Amino acid sequence: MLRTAPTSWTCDHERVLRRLGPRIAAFAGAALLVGVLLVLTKAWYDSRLPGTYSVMSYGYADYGGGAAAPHAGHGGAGQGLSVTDLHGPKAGPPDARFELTALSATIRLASGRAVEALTFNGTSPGPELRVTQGDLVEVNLVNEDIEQGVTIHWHGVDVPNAEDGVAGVTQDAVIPGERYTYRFRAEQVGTFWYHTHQVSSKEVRRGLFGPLVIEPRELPAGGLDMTIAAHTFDGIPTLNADDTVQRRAVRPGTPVRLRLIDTDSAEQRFTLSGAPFRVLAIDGTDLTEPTPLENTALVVGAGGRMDVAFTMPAGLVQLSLGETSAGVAFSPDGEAFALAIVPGTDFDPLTYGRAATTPFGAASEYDRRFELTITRKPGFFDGSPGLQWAINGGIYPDVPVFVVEEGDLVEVTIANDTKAVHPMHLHGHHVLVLSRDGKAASGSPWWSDTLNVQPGERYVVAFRADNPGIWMDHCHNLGHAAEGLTMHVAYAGVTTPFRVGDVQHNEPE
Ligand SMILES: [Cu+2]
Repeated sequence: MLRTAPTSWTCDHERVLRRLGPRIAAFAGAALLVGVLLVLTKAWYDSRLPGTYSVMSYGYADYGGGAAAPHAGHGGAGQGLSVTDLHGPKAGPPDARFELTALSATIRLASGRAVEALTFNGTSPGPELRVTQGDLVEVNLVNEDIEQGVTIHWHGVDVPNAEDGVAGVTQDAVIPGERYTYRFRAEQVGTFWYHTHQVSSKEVRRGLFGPLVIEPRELPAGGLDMTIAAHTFDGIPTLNADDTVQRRAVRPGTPVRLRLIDTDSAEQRFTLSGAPFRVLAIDGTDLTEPTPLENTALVVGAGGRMDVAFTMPAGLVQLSLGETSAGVAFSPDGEAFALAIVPGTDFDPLTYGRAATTPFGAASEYDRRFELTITRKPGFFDGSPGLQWAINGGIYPDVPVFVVEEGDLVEVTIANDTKAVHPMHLHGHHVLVLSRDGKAASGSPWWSDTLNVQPGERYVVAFRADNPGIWMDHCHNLGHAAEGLTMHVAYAGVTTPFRVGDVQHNEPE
């Protein structure tokens, strides 16, 4: 018995195994599949954004790796503040007052093509707002019939946080029949624009934007000063909603300033032929000693601006929008125009103009250092599977909130490890470009609010945390932002009573 039992057992064992083997394998396979499905289901489940949530409750706090982080600082001036406390001047008569009514309207391009647009005051671009530096500006927004609601963000103007116009962060979206008043002092000088920051990936694309120019107190006399907004309506590229070559009569010798604004979600390549020109300003900030350029294309990133100037010659000067049919021809008789010329080189601000001192000192003075690395990876975004944008490895809302304190000098390294361009827009601040791909900026100080980061590029930028609040920091390819390429810079202790989601219909992207 004792001798035979193991044999018999072995035989049984082998027989049983032979019979069960495939079943065990099948069972193990099924278990693995169920396990994978459970993991995927959990990833899907966890990725769904709640119906309504506070931006303060998403992501994770990142205090930066700088010398002062995470605990030292400048005293936490933001403690106990709500964004609603951080408003512009409440009292006093405004120096400039505007009413902007958001409504759907049919606009007609110069070619005759009709576009069902969303407009301010019936036009797109909306009315050009021109104010003078130092003005107290008051804008009354009325929503006539924009069902999804509307707000106004003053792109590039570093307004107090409560005036920043971001639905779900600094205010509730203004629904049809409602009004909202913005008040801020125009302290900068330059070219800006305004646009809705509610469902912006759809509403801005359809036309809810307009130019905003802040002029210096001492204006240069004479000359032509023209704002030019590039926008694609229903797939048709336009300049100021004109899809043809506009002709302008300009007397030779006239100083001309063109304020180029890219209101699209893709970068635009402008060319200017017929006269040497200078780039006077980028993103509403003057450059130092800009030199004359020729045969150089101006690439303006989505949301960005460039001011260019030339002296009108005796012949034709033509501004073209890439190789599209939209352009502006300047000539003494207002008649001539030519075909677009595509220069071989692109303008590079990194080395342009004269270097000058900046308010930022030695590297040792930085209080915080952040990394903002953009990648793509498979995963779920709000319940949808696909190749997603990721910030520092996480898919929204698993992204950092950069926490700063008032007074901090902050360094951010922005790396684009994707195949797409990302125009990164920080609200409420301008960043100084320190280097690109390890090459130090050597031209005029280059301040940006919407930095067009090309595939593979790595920028190091710096800003002074001097405007308390909760600020969006997102890609201005608004489709990318709606796909989760968005995050915030928050001052320690500042809170918001507003929520993103379906209760108040707030949806900033
Ligand atoms: Cu992007």
